[in-house]
Amino acid sequence: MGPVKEVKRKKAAKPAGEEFTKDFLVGLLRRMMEIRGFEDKVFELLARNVLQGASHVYAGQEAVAVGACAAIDQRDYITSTHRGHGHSLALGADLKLMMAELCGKATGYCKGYGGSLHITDVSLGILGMNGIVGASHLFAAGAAYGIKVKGTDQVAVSFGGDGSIQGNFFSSAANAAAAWKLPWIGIIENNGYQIWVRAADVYGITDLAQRAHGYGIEGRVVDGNDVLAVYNAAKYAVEKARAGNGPTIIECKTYRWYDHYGAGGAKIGVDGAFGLGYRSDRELRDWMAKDPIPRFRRFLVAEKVLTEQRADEIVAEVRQAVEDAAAFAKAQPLPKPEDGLRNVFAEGAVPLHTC
Ligand SMILES: Cc1ncc(C[n+]2csc(CCOP(=O)(O)OP(=O)(O)O)c2C)c(N)n1
Repeated sequence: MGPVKEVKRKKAAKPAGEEFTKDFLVGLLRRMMEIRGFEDKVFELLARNVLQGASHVYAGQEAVAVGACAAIDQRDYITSTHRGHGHSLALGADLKLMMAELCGKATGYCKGYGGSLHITDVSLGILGMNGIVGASHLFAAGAAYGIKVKGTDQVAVSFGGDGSIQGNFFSSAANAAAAWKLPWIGIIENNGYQIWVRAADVYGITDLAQRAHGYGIEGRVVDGNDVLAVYNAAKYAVEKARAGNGPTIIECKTYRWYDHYGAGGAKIGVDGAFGLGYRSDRELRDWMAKDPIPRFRRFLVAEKVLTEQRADEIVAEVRQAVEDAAAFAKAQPLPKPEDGLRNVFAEGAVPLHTC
């Protein structure tokens, strides 16, 4: 891992001391807006059948990715899930390369071979989205083990849904991280559903972070629609891990606005997917009223960090950047059939990287 990590991450400035700087706070808002704008576009392209394959839209959960990723540094790692566009963008992934990959274009992040579920940019510390539920936790615990062996003060953060803690991947990750005091932070994004199954119907506990205790890990619960609450919890866990004090599991309570994947129940230009058989419109409306983006915008305006006019300008800038990314992706070439097996298998000698 070490040798390939040439950092080019575009990040919001870090807060100085105890104070949050204006740039840091506005950076959080911009990042959330960027993710929402990107996901709105993805939804539109799905609904128009321009995008092929599955895309699991992240809208509604932006505060989790942005808050957690703002707490880590350029030297750290994240692993992500099938619903991972937001995690990659929160860490500074390129909108154009993301959109090109989703459109299956040869210049996308995975040269068009991976699509939505496999965005990876190791130079940013993104060790990959993946479609195997729960595996993100194990990958990050593996990276954390590598960090421990190297003896650096990096951390590895995994994102996973409420469904991601059901199986052996999470269990193995948590058990090893606790036993070996690994610098691992497991983020559980509890958006209430695993496809169409309500978390409340398949768990005997309300706070999934309670599971942490059985492994000997500290578990915390935060409002996942409050970007600063997520940031503060993640920052605490990061500092603890860097100091050699082991893992933390953070459950972020949030909600996904669209169907599990695709555009079911939603209309272009209307936020959220209504009329789905497994959840009520009322429930969706209640959560949309807690939208993390206007909520944080209102807070920044009230605190005089930002004017309404500047906030509107950021909305327009982000919208333009997303439109540019979509136009870029549209203009890019498809991979050539004769290149089908290139970039799939390692060619020549495989370099051995020491941990
Ligand atoms: C190991 C494994 N089992 C089952 C699936 C099928 N599957 C895909 S997404 C999903 C639900 C995931 O729910 P959750 O982890 O809560 O994430 P969310 O989709 O809510 O973000 C399942 C069961 C899978 N991809 N991998």
